[in-house]
Amino acid sequence: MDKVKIINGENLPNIPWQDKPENYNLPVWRYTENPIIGRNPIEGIARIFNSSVVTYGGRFVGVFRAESINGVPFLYLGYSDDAIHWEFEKDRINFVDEEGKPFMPAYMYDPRLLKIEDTFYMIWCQDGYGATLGIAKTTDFKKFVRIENPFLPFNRNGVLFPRKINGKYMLLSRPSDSGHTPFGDIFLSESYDMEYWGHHRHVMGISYNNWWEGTKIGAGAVPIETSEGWLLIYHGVANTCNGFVYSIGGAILDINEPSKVLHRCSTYLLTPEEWYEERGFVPNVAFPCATLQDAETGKMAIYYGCADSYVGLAFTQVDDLVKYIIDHDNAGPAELEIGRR
Ligand code: BMA
Repeated sequence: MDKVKIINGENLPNIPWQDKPENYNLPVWRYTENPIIGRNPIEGIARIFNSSVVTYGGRFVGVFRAESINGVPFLYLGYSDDAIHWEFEKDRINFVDEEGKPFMPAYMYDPRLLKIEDTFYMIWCQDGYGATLGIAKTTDFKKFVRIENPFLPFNRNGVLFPRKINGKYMLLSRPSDSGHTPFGDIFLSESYDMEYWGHHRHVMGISYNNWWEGTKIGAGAVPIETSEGWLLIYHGVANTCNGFVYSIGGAILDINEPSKVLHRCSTYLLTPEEWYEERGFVPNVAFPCATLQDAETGKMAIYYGCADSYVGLAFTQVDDLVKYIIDHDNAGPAELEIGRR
């Protein structure tokens, strides 16, 4: 196989990349100074976790899930020069509707942030008479305009693709329930205008072979366009007598028909093992929401929420990661289906 290339990627030499530790046998390894965001990071905020970052104006900007000291989550902006040390804004992001009037959800969590053409979009989970997805756009990180919620309740884990495919925006999501959802597959929906979503397709279901993802799965980071297909970092959940365990997984989706899963890795890429992943508000959670990648070297950083309490960073190399996923592929005929019944 030729060297796997990142398509349309940026160069990010400013991140203090770390090499893989010796004798480490998974393709994703942790940053040695994890967690990068600890408890009580700013006044009035108890915990920052499941969060998303992009490059903007020569720096990094992030949208952070911040749990207030009354337990309610909202989104906060942060800025960084190295993608590791973050300065947060004091106040939560305030949203307006398309007429410019204040339009705040009752709560907001698990944001994913990305740029499509000249606009930044963020998508999160919120109340829409039941948990569902919300979307907003910005061009300057000052004014955030909400657009129509894409789906009815109950839905979570919305992740947009970074470009239109066949002329349409593409959105991954995970239909769910009103509680902690003991099931869940990843679906794909399409839209010409970011408002009306349809052509729903099944992408991936839970795995009966891989027990780490035997209960539910959900898209994690914005898919990365590579020469082998869309690289999707997602979460997979196992159920145990002591509750759910969230691990990080990887799959490769077809470049033109991303509801087809070309390769699905049978092993997790990272599972809770460190104190900050195993111990916290919700133990045993590694919940990826974003990646940054250096197209020239193929170095990648994965941002993941740890135990609903901290932000962790893990590194990988796109070529090794894609090869690992292909070498450990156990995608079956169901994965390759277009996902329409
Ligand atoms: C999911 C989401 C995530 C959270 C995870 C573990 O359902 O709510 O925000 O990290 O549960 O608690």
